[in-house]
Amino acid sequence: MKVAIVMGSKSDFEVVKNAIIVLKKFGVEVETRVMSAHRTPDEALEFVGSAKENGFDVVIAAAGKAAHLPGVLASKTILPVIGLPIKSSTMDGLDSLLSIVQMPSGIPVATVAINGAENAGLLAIHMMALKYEVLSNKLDEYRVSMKNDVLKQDADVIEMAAKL
Ligand code: RP5
Repeated sequence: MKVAIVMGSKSDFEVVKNAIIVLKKFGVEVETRVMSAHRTPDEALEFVGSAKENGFDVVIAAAGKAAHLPGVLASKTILPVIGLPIKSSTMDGLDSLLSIVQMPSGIPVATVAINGAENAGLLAIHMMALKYEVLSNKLDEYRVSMKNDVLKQDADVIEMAAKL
């Protein structure tokens, strides 16, 4: 159960850390790196080219602006790649989102919302849950706990509204 998280710049870390947190909460090993499709392409391609034989199950690639990193990484591995668009420019992350989501046929990248780091981590967990039953069980527990939270919110709001 091992995920590679690659980001284009250290400046992405504040967002990316939410993926690391959720993966660690589920007991998944995470390796987190800065590698850029534009600034360090050789390192990025070498890393992802051996990711499968190095035991990784999924790659999460976070990038902003002209966010080519997820697509470039996906071109060199058959591991599933999850693209995480980072809001790091004057275009509010729409540039990153479109750069990541509009992949040409043949090389898919699963794309989450702009700054959707927690869902990137969770999606990786869902993918790995097909292989590791322990993750499947933890996801069931997670869903129950999320449901209970929302039921509690519902009860709270009913009470708050009644008092108005
Ligand atoms: C992208 O450019 C990075 O992923 C980052 O989101 C953005 C800005 O990078 P820095 O100029 O902050 O290094 O490659």
